[in-house]
Amino acid sequence: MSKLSDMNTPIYWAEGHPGRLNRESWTLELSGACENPRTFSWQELQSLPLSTVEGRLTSVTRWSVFGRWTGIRLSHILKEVKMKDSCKYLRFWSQRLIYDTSIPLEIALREKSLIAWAFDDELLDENYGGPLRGFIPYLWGYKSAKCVVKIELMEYYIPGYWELRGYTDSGEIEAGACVDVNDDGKLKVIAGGNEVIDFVKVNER
Ligand SMILES: Nc1nc2c(c(=O)[nH]1)N[C@H]1C(S)=C(S)[C@@H](COP(=O)(O)O)O[C@H]1N2
Ligand SMILES: [Mo]
Repeated sequence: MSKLSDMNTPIYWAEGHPGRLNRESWTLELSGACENPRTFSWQELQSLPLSTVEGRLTSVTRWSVFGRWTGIRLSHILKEVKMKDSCKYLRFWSQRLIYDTSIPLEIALREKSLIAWAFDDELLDENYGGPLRGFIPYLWGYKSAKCVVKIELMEYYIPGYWELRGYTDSGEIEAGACVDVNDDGKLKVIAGGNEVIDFVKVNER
């Protein structure tokens, strides 16, 4: 059990549930447009400076969950591999290489964009994308790939799993009705855009 499951946060697996995964032997490959492509072990990632950010994961299917996400800033890991100027997008690959999604570099470099392993101080389990997942609070949840094994530094954009099936390439959040997972699933209204989004204050009467 975890806070995410206690709140009944929905669990999505386009490619099917991955089953039990081994955190200790997990690796994350960074490759593509960089001077020092390399594979980080779980232990090496733990030794990098970690960040905790507050933010929400918001699904295009209209629910949103807020909390403290801990991991490594993408901006930091890109420095570790010496990103080339030609890098324009990051392409995230989930285990088994069925699910992928890409985001523009500009959004990856923002302070709340992480490769995350904990929510509210609890390690993420497989249901919620552990050992490692993307956390990109600026865009729809399909841009936050779960169980990430590889990040490719790309010079051009490639539509991913959901983008090929009709969801937008930009992943920009559209304002409208949205379930607040933290507030017992109450239906509220969320702001749109690709900045830090939140529920719109509505005057209660
Ligand atoms: N590997 C993988 N990552 C994924 C998905 C998926 O199906 N497979 N679904 C995405 C979608 S649509 C959303 S809204 C979030 C949901 O995260 P959760 O299942 O942890 O709540 O994960 C995203 N990452
Ligand atoms: Mo989603």
